[in-house]
Amino acid sequence: MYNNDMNDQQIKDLINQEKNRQRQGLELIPSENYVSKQVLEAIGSILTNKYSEGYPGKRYYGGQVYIDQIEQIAIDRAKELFQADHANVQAHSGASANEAVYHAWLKPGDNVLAMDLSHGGHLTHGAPVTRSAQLYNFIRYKMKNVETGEIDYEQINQLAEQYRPKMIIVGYSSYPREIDYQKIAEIGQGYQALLMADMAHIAGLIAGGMAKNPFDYGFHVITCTSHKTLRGPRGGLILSKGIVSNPLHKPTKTIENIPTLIDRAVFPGTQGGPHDNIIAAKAIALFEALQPEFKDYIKQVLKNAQTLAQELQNRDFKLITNGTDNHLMLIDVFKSFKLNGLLVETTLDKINLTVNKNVIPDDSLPPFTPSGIRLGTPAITTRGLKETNMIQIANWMKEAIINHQNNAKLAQIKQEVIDFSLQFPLPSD
Ligand code: DSN
Repeated sequence: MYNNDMNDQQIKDLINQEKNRQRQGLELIPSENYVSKQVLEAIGSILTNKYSEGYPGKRYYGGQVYIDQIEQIAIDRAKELFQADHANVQAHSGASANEAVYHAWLKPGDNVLAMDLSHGGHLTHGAPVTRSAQLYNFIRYKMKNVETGEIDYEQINQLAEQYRPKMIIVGYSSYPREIDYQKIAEIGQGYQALLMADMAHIAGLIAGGMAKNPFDYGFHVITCTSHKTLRGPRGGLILSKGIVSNPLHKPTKTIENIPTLIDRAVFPGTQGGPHDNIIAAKAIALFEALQPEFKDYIKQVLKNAQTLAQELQNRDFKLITNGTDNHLMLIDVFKSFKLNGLLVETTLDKINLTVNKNVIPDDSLPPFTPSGIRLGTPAITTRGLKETNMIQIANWMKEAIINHQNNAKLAQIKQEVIDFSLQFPLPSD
């Protein structure tokens, strides 16, 4: 037995300090959010004690009577929310979800088209530092016009002709505009390429009906995280269209069989036992996303993002693509204020506004001190902030940046931010 008097005060104190940091500041990192109380309870539940390699009804361990039901509910809800034929809810993260799709479909050396990292693509879409980039041949496309955000569909077409890709990836981490899935699908279909949309950032927008669903345009696979705009636990989801069969039997490698190929690529291909507590929390978050209130939440995320983007532009912030269609914005702070992204991130940290430094397209500065910062509205909207509050945030940001060497001024703004933030409790309070 455990000695229940044992107390790791050091870690408890740090958790409490982090809770206070979250309460006393505004979270503007676009990939972060706050989970509901019931999601938090599931994450911390006794489900973490269980091992369940396999899939519902087809496990390699006993004692699955309840786990099978939980995982099946999560699968069914994910299918309903995204209109998918199949859902794998075991991926431990967005990166593992992407890795599993590559493993399901590609052979080493196969060609894949994906967006350049500095134009908004994700590390797992073939950045040279990743394992996937050593296995597969990623070829990069870019935006055609960074002032409008238009993707270079002609370049994609030319690259497809030249490399005959096995897969085309869309879906980005720092791209504020909507994607023309139809154009990509037309290009990909000519080469029988698997069409994959990494919707990690905008899954909640799709779920809330405020962004296009790539499945409506013939995409075969959607990967996403469950913790960003979807407001669930940290983890991944893989949704697909096609024929679902028993993952214990190896299917032939066809696009129709992609659901089963993906299940086999997650387990045993790239992961071991699923995290059952996280799967239960995903099921709850999916339930929440299926409720009408979630649509209202997503609409407000977008209204807040539109307002914040406009208010920042009114204060001389130069936004990449000159605005946003989604929940995030990328700002060229070097062009705006002759300061690098690290300095701006650190300055805003001092006033309890949390953003992240970010590269901008073809950045001339290095990744650790890039030209940009990235911010978004999912977390502050969960907290209850509305359009008028965006004006206040834009004011604080500008004031802090122009006074970045004035510690007294920064301390004064920080106190204002604390007083304001405490009026909006965390969902878990
Ligand atoms: N860390 C995620 C993000 O912030 O977009 C992507 O991995």
